[in-house]
Amino acid sequence: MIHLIEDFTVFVGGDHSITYACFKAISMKHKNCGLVIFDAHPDCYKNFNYPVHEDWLKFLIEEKVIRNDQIILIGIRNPDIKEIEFLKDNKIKFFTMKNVDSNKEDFCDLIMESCRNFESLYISIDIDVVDPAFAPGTGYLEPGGFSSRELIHYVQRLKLLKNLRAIDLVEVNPKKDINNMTSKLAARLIAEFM
Ligand SMILES: [Mn+2]
Repeated sequence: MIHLIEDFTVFVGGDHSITYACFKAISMKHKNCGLVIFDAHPDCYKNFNYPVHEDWLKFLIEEKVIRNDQIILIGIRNPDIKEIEFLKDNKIKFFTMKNVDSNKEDFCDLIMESCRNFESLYISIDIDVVDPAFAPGTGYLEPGGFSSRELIHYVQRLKLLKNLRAIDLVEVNPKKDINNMTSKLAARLIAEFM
């Protein structure tokens, strides 16, 4: 069955820097927009004067496009120490893979509950949140991520949220892929939201 959601936008990357502009656009249209990010990295490592895939989130925060309490990071497993300090100093909610593992049963419920507090919701999926065994076609391979089945489960739950207004899926690199397995998973994840 095809479930068409009114006023729902899908952005496909490209690298993660696209979320900077895409979230900005969605949050201008929809008030109090939460941002749930599935990513192995916090993307708060500021190196440049313009947003790139390593620091776009820091830019959104520093430019006050988003409040700290509107952000939920899931799947972190190779952060820079400075990034963790930044997240802690700014009281940004983040969950490492270890955190996810420690309360697997309730974790998805916890995220769903937090998401309901936002008037609208944007979900950003960096494919590197998935274990490289399932998604090798990306820039930074970080072992110990979600299985494809686990991430599909999250998507199937999160898409039920009535306030969901946009998603993006980023960082798929077909040149590094093996038998299109990463592209196929990315297509599957997007299709699950429809
Ligand atoms: Mn990222």
